[in-house]
Amino acid sequence: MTRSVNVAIIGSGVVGSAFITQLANLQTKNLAFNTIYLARSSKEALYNTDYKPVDLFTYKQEPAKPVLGLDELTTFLVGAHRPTILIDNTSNETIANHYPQFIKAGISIATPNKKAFSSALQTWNDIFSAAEQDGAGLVYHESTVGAGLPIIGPLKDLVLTGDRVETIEGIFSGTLSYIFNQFSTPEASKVAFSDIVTTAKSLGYTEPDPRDDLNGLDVARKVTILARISGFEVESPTSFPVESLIPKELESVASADEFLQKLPEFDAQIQQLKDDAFNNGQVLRFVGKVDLKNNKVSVEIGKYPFDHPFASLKGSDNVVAIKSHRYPNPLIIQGAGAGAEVTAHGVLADAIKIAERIAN
Ligand SMILES: NC(=O)c1ccc[n+]([C@@H]2O[C@H](COP(=O)([O-])OP(=O)(O)OC[C@H]3O[C@@H](n4cnc5c(N)ncnc54)[C@H](OP(=O)(O)O)[C@@H]3O)[C@@H](O)[C@H]2O)c1
Ligand SMILES: *[C@@H]1O[C@H](CO)[C@@H](O)[C@H](O)[C@H]1NC(C)=O
Ligand SMILES: CC(=O)N[C@H]1CO[C@H](CO)[C@@H](O)[C@@H]1O
Repeated sequence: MTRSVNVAIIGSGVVGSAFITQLANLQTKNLAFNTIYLARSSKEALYNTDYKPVDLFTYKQEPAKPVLGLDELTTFLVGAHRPTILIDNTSNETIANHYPQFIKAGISIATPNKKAFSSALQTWNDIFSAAEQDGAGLVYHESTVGAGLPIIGPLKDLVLTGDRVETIEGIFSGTLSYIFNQFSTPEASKVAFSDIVTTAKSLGYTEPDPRDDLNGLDVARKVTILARISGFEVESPTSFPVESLIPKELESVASADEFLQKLPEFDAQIQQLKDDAFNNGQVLRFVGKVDLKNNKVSVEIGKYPFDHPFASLKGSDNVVAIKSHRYPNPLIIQGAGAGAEVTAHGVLADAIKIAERIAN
């Protein structure tokens, strides 16, 4: 017998449109997904007041209506009287702050949006206490750390079954993985930090302003999520030391272009750090760390021996090493940690897990 769920999708950007394509081509035997709402952008949405599903093959061309406000959207979704999954593909904080209301209304959430889980601790607590109530929606957010890599699911399983996590250490930014993998290698190289940042930008690996990667905040958000899952109640992603790779003097220059133009003036310092590490048989990597024994969280440049798994990382891959009571030799998860396809598959896999639990 086929069971079904309703789906509402907010956003059709890079991840959103990859998600829609994957969902449109999904071949599940006993589960049907009816997309009853699709916000194509922050302005326009596709939906029918009689809940007739949106066609995921033609959504780009269909005439749209203005988007529903978040309260109107909740009323619309609840009015269908079916189990519903909301897919939030945006990085919008207002939508994230609305998660507790969606969940209380019985709407489940699958999302790659980090904001809800890595902002104030209060928001995290509001979400997960709402999710514990009778009739509440479920929350899955595997793609908020390491894109589609299985990190959050396995970590939650360890905690749930009574393992004690001791340390989590990893490379959580695809952009900074690429930059350090190119810059600091077990083979001698003279390549300048600023040249690699410029190349990364021209390849589209960075945010439009590379400082949004170099400030470490994205990594801090991911580390906040992993710490909280492990039972360490981090107050916010700015409540612990985060090393910024932006020289102080360049924090406030007006444009990304001016920043890149002046960055070479600051190459010497990080080059020295790299050379010192190299002479000790080490490479530099930009890492996030959670130390549950000493209640410490940090984001910083770390040094790793040439034969350490972090030293042989490829391309823009992410890696995480989880050391626990049961895994004294750390559990290591590694692979592509950015990109539309892998992120969208993480979100779709979450949506399927939710559907398996709530569809009727
Ligand atoms: N593309 C990926 O590989 C990937 C992987 C894992 C998770 N995600 C998450 O999936 C959601 C959608 O991603 P997308 O790649 O499809 O996004 P998108 O809108 O196509 O934009 C690409 C990038 O723009 C950034 N961005 C969007 N709004 C921004 C704002 N108001 N201020 C500053 N930066 C902004 C996002 O950075 P931020 O990532 O810093 O938000 C994202 O990396 C986001 O929540 C994103 O964080 C994306
Ligand atoms: C975020 O979403 C809300 C609700 O849809 C919208 O009103 C707001 O303009 C969005 N903010 C940004 C920065 O896109
Ligand atoms: C973040 C992303 O994938 N991009 C789209 C998500 O949805 C918003 C509107 O809700 C679009 O404006 C983004 O382009």
